[in-house]
Amino acid sequence: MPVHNADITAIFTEIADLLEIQGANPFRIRAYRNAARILGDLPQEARVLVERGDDLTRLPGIGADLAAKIEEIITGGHCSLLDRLHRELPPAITELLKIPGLGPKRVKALYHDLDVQTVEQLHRAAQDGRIRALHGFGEKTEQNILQAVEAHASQSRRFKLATAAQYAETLRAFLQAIPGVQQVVVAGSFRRMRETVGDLDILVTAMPDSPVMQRFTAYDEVAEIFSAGETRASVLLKCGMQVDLRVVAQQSYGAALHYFTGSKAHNIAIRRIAQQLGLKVNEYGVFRGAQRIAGDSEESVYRAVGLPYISPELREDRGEIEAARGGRLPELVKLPDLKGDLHAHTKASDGHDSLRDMALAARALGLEYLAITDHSRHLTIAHGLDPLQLARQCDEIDRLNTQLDGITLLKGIEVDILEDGSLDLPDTVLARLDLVVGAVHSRFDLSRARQTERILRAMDHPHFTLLAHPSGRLIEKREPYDVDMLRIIRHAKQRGCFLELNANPERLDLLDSHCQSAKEEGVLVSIDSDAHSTFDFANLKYGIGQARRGWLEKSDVLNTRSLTALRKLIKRTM
Ligand code: DGT
Ligand code: CA
Ligand code: CA
Repeated sequence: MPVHNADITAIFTEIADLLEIQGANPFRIRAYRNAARILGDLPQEARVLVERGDDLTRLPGIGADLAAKIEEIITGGHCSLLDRLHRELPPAITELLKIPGLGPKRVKALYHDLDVQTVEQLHRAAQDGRIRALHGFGEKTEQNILQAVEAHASQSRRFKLATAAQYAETLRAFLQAIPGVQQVVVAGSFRRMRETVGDLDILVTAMPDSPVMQRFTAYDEVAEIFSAGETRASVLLKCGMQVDLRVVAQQSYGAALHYFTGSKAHNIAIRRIAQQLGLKVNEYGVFRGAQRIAGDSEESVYRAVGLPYISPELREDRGEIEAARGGRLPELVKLPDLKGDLHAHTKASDGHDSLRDMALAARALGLEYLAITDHSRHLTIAHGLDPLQLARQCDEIDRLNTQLDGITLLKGIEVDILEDGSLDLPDTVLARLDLVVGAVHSRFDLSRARQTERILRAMDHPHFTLLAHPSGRLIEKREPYDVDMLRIIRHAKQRGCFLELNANPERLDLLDSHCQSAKEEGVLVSIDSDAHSTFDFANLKYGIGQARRGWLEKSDVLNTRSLTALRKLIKRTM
């Protein structure tokens, strides 16, 4: 069974949680949390590194002990420390951690002081009013716990796109290798590049005698089979993700792909158009009466209803059908259109690699330029740079630029936008840089008016170039802060600055609807990796997916420009 980074992250997180519940040494707990985060951020599979014989201790924060555990998990599929912790603690205690609002600290108190070991016992303790008496809880917390426990039962889980991709890619390769299998496509929200996916919908075309169904349900990672027939099956993977598989004949490929890509709202709108034309569309084809007139390709389905091909990322019934009818579909930006990246870190702040290694990795991807934007001093947890350290980095960039061919490093900073809208470094320091990326990293709780004002004031600054991760949200973890994004976009237009679309799969920020607003207001968007290691450039593809969902074309994106054109655009004269 192939082990994915997400599996290792889950194991290390659970170890850290269980150690904390046991009251272990905080440093030990933190080491596992750090390792979980590092594995989670690694776009390359640790399994591949191990198979290649790479030294895992080269990864930051991974010492010999953690490296050995990673190898143990990859080769054996489990971790003996976690097995031991499971034996030492009540088996259902991890379930308690899944209740929103309950971290390891609270679970520890509930377990040690009230002997709460299961969700059921937690529910009863809350109903009986026994929780409020615990140190640090109170009546309000008890009420919240009660509500959360009740909501927990009815909740379904979604996966971040990049996490889903790890499972989807392995499963796709497994299916592709089965005899008689022709095409394998992951459809549904995954193909539409949604930020999160609820389940995987996989479409397979195969020869009639192919054993694809038997093999699929016998796949190592299957935990439970919900249903399995001749042409469709539905299973639950061990990671908790559901997979729906459909096998169709080659001639229905296009119609089935269209149907299972969705969205449901888009499909319904297409069927309505078909009806007006006296046609019927389903997953087998497009029909006039009993006669099948299209369906072997998606293009043929659209053609039959009088429309040009519509890209999956647009299929949300958010105006794409009207645009298609009017010949106004955007020509969406593509990964090879990117000529540079304007947001990346090195080990000078919280990145893992050197300037030179980052430059070489960007060049290997075919990029023409890379802006180095380490954190500024206010962000102490990320070892932000002070003016002297930044000056030294600038000197080093100048030196490297004379040495390296085929890539130009730009001098930048990811400067904190302080609470009053001022920037975290003095003007004289910022003046030497090619660009200034401004970011909010604190006080997410300001009122809408004050948060908006804070960002507008930052943009007024003569050296401000680009607003990093404009909404501040972390997918499924932190809501966007409350701002008037349209005002920010209009102000950017007025001041000649730009918005970032941060491609980190945890962020995907600018949001798709705000991409559309930026485009309408004529503000260019920069699709940036926010790379913290050479591996992270691989995340640019998720940024492209999000940009496409936001209807962006090559001309709407700042870093599709050549270096010469870019330099003119980012030069602030005010
Ligand atoms: P998800 O899984 O929640 O992230 O979102 P989807 O879009 O993948 O939704 P899912 O898995 O329920 O269904 C996959 C596709 O199948 C969906 O995008 C469109 C198609 N589909 C599902 N149910 C219906 C339906 O009732 N009518 C139509 N026209 N299409 C449907
Ligand atoms: Ca789905
Ligand atoms: Ca589904």
